[in-house]
Amino acid sequence: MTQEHDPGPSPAALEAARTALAGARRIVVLTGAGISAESGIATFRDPGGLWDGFKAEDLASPAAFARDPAFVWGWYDARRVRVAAAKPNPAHRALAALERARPGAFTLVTQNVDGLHQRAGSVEPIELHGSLWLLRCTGCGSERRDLTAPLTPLPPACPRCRAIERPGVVWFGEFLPEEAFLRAEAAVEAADLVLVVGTSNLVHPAAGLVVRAIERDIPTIEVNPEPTRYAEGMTWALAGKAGVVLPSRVTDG
Ligand code: BJW
Ligand code: ZN
Repeated sequence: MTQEHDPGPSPAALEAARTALAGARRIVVLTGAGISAESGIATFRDPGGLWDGFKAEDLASPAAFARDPAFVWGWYDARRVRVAAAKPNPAHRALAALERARPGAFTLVTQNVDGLHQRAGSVEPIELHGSLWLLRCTGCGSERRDLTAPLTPLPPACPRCRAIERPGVVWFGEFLPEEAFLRAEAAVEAADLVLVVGTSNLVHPAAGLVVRAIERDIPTIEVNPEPTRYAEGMTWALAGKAGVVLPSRVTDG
């Protein structure tokens, strides 16, 4: 079935999900690349996505950077340029509004590195996979934020020790920032509803948070035009685009 003819989620499922969200006391939202798709930012694994034609390991791994730092750096710098030119979409804004409506009872956990949640008004989402806007020195480990795009065609030199800097993101085989992951885990343990938006749920340990929510048997909602491997286990799998489903139907209760 093509997207154009997709009827989207049933009105009954939307209404039930909306009611559950309105009544939930501690909400956790986990987002992935799909939430930024409607801002024009390609996802990783969809056709035409960032890795179409590349193997993930060729770009997002420490080995790839060691082999060809200029190539990997260039890919990230190009992404910085695209994200800088993009704008948050209605889905990002709907989550920022939900956070404002539920002070202290809402945790946003994102796998995205684009910073669009913050630009939409979300306050310090938990960034599991780092940020495009963070640089980390491969020598002394110091980190700095830089919003310039484009920055440089080659990896910059560390202002402190002159070793080369790398993107401040989490590559395959690397550990997630420990404090961030612990906070995300604790939030899922305390949640009474988990909403999962725009992730294929293929990458661990982030996908483990979704597994844990299902195991806890709390209400779970997926928003994704393509049902994922965990859709069956969700209370409601809403098949639709985040920018359509979230603002108008789910979060406005
Ligand atoms: C829409 C939409 C619209 C489209 N609206 N939706 C357990 C089992 C198996 C493997 C492992 C395991 N534990 C660990 C591993 C290894 C590995 C892993 O998970 N591999 C799997 C691929 C099998 N994990 C790791 O290596 C992690 N580290 C780790 O585990 O450390 C411990 C360790 C150390 C040493 C040895 C062993 C273990 C690190 C993972 C880091 C992931 N990094 C990346 C790159 C970040 C930097 C960058 O951006 O370049 O993170 S990979 C990439 O995938 C990126 C994303 O955050 C992540 C998730 O992708 P996401 O967001 O789900 O995007 P897509 O494209 O996959 O899906 C988009 C979805 O949107 C689709 O479903 C669409 O349908 C949907 N969509 N339009 C709503 N409008
Ligand atoms: Zn340094």
